Amino acid sequence: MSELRIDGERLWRSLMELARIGATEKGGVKRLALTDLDRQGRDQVVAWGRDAGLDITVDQIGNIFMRRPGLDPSRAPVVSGSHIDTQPTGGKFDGNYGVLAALEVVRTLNAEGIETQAPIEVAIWTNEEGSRFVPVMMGSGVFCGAFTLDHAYAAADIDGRTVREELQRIGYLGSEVPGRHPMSAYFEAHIEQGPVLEDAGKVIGVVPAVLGLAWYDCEVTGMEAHAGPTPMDLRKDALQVATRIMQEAVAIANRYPPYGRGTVGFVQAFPNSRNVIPGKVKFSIDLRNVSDDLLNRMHDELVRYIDRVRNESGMPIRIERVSYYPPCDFHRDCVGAVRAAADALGYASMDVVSGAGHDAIYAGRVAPAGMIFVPCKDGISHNEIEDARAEHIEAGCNVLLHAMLLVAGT
Ligand code: HGY
Ligand code: MN
Ligand code: MN
Repeated sequence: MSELRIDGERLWRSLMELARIGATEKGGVKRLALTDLDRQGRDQVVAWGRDAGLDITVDQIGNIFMRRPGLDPSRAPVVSGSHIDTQPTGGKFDGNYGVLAALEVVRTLNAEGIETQAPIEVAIWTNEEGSRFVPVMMGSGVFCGAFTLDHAYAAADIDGRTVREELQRIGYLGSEVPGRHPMSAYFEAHIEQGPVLEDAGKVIGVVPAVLGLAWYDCEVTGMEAHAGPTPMDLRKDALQVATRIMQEAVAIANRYPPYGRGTVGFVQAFPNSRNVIPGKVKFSIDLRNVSDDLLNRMHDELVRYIDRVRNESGMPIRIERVSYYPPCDFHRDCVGAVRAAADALGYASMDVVSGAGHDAIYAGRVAPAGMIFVPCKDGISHNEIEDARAEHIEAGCNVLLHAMLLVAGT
């Protein structure tokens, strides 16, 4: 069994083929959650799963589970997967790699005629990115009970389309009750999306933990007025106040090195006309850190600063936390299985704390979970130039195969 290896070329071909669905001119992928392109991507991966003899289940939030039977059907499956929804300027590998690496494990077991004791499953989680619909990691979050199905169903995109309507429209509003789906362990292969592995010259990242995350919606209300006649001291310029808060979000993160993170990625100014003083600004704030205590201190500093700006400006400022999960450790048995597999395969590895959120966080709330990182070029992700080396993609999938076999048994 130790000589068993996946077919790296087959995996790479599938990655490039799936990347054609939503391909952008710059070589990235734009496949937003629950769009027609997401449906096409789902249909493609499900078709590959059926070709591999897998049984398909879809739950009520659109999570897809593709099962390969085991010799002992009484055992809960060992599951591996990720997401195929992307950022607007996404890449070929974020999420897609984890889903197709799991499929490649199945294809390898089929090709070698290997039966596992526990069933093996490939999972595709709905709306991991949280770009079109908030909260982030939506499908896995409903699955583990982090938030309710109704809360997720009601989430609407910028055009007012809801998750429920879009799931129905693309044909992936399944029947299984989310979470009523046993897992004995969960593994997720993913590009690191940062520079640590590449800088250290390592092939495999063993992921012990993930940073905690807090997402906020912030809204500043001023008053539209003419950019010409309105004297500077009489203005209620919502954008000027909003930019102070945006700057402070980043300043707070810089006061909490090395893991403090602060990002403002989404901004809407109304009416967004060059000669109208903005009357309303809506924007997002993304804070992260390695301990809940530090994340809470960053939260408190942000709220205090907004109180101060609200008093100084006299403008209504609304802030709402719309996504949150605390920092978490992955299960020692899964982390150990990944490390043992990397060592047995002779890959240079190191521990890497994940700055990015992953479905494995929520899967880890209902079963032991672990992750496998591989380097990405220049540590760049959430960018159309995202890239990875075929040999690293193959290595990560070999580690996934052997970590899963360690747990599933043969
Ligand atoms: O935001 C994240 O960390 C993930 O990419 N959804
Ligand atoms: Mn991802
Ligand atoms: Mn992502």
